[in-house]
Amino acid sequence: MSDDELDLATLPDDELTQQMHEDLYDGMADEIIEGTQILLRRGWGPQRVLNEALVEGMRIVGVDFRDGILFVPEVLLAANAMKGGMALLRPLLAETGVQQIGKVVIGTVKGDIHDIGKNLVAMMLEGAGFEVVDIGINIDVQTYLSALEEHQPDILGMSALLTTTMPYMKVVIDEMTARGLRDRYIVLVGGAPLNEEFGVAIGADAYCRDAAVAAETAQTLIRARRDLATAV
Ligand code: B1M
Repeated sequence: MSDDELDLATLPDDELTQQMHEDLYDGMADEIIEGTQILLRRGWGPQRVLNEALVEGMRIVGVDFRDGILFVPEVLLAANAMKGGMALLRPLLAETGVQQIGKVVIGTVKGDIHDIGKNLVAMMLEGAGFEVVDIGINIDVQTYLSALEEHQPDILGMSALLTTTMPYMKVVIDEMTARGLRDRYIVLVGGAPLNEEFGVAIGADAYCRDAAVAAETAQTLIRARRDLATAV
């Protein structure tokens, strides 16, 4: 280490998370991985590291991206750094030892390549006991339908981060309805520009504000569906 390099391990928790926000902003993946490891070693739970160090850092990036201070290449580096930290947290979030309670197919809709939120949702669902088949980004209706047929999940999850791509969720739901498939699946939708009203308007079963809500909602709706099935 050179003299002017910062030793992250010497920083107290609050300064370390602050530094991680700055490192995320600067797209420094190695530092984000190191910071994540340090916080975990200090006994922070994976959920806390995720929320306070990574998601909060990305929120700050989002504000400056919106305001034209950061541009796509910088944001891509930040996203890459965030993924480095998430890769460490993924097995920890998933290792809750809960029984598998259902299967989810999840993907980001056509025209949209944002995947950090979707990946987080996938991790939280795994942690809540779901088998998750992540079919990726820029997913068209045919690919969603093929994945449903191939994997036979209980739940379809769709993500959209752009106001221009969120209407595509309705295209997928309408096509499921047209093919008589809609009632076979619970459809959950999420992404920053969506809201409850939009979820209702497009015919989803629920809009999920964040990854934790997605995991809770998936559990609640799958239990309700199974209770209904055993009652009839
Ligand atoms: Co984009 N981008 N971006 N971008 N980008 C936004 C979304 C934007 C809000 C930035 C801004 O202006 N402030 C803006 C959208 C404006 C709008 O439509 N209202 C925007 C834009 C305009 C664009 C481009 C058009 C920019 C350009 O090219 N000029 C372009 C579009 C590319 C495309 O998709 N076709 C673009 C590109 C990019 C990058 C490639 C550089 C990069 C993506 C990298 C990647 O994902 N691999 C990027 C990023 C990183 C962002 C911001 C900064 C961060 C998104 C993120 O990862 N957030 C974002 C600003 C922002 O959102 N504040 C922005 C962190 C993540 C944890 O949160 O994704 O909201 P989020 O997910 C949450 C919830 O929404 C929910 O749970 C998640 C976890 O709690 N959730 C679900 C999400 N999906 C769910 C699915 C579910 C349930 C819950 O299913 C059941």
